[in-house]
Amino acid sequence: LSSVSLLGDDNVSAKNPWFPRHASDLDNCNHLMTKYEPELDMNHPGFADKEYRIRRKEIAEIAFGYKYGDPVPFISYTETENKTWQSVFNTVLELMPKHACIEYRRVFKMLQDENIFVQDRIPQLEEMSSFLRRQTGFTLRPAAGLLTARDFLASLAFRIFQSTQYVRHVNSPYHTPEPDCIHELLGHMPLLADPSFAQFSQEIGLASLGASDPEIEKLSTVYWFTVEFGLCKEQGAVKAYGAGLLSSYGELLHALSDKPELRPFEPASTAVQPYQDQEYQPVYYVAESFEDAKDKFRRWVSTMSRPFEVRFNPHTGRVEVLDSV
Ligand code: TIH
Ligand code: FE2
Repeated sequence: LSSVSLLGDDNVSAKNPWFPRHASDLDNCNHLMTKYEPELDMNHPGFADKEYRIRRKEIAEIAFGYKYGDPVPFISYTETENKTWQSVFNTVLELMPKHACIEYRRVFKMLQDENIFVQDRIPQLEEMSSFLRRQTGFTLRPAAGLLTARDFLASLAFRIFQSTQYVRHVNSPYHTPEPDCIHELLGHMPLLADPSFAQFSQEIGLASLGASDPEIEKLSTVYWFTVEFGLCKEQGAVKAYGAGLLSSYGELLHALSDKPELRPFEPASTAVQPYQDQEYQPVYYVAESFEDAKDKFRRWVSTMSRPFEVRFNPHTGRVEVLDSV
């Protein structure tokens, strides 16, 4: 570790692969996975619903046209879409006091006080983005659908969350295998406003920049079992903090029943646990606390093979690369 030098942006090689160095570079990080789309998947509840598919296209176009710095475009949600939101919102209200972690409950209350979380209309991503900016510096950009893990994780390095803006089909409000804005808003947003959780999210993002494909796979598995489906301890009880649990009445009850297997969160083993995203999870990982999860994560990340280190400079909004060999 004798010499530490800053590498320039245009010095791209195998040892120094391309990755976004500034939030504006995320305009190039919106590659989609074609999975669970209503157009392609016969089991999707929207497959036979032409109107739904047209609506999905319309909202996807908005994300494709989005550029860094734009406000997130306003969507005028239909009565059906707001009704779907209302069903999910009411189940969260009912289950949250007992099953959601304290950090989630705290921000949820703030969002209600600010009239962003109300039962009869879907919050706009733009108002949520400015709320988050004030809490933790996180902001949102619209995504057309499920992104590749590399692109999705990269945005977290800049405290940017790529969020879908379309709404799940009205016939399956309590569980959907694909992300939708109800999942993003009710699942992810409250915790992105929590300082400790925001830091954890950004660190996963930073660890992903320039990582190899197998390491991206591991990081996205850790993300899956923490940010999406994580459980944590709270005064002797087990609570949910994972977004996929908090936005899905069906899976939240499943996770906290005696059916699944619960294991302690341990990054090295969690990272190689196979998972599927079609049905409820058979295994969940329980963290002692966000702080503990972060410590363990940091220790594990430092064993990764990346031949350089990165750090986010909050003054410039740029990721700096430190060649530390
Ligand atoms: N299953 C979640 C829900 O129904 O709200 C959505 C997703 C979680 C993780 C990926 S998609
Ligand atoms: Fe998610």
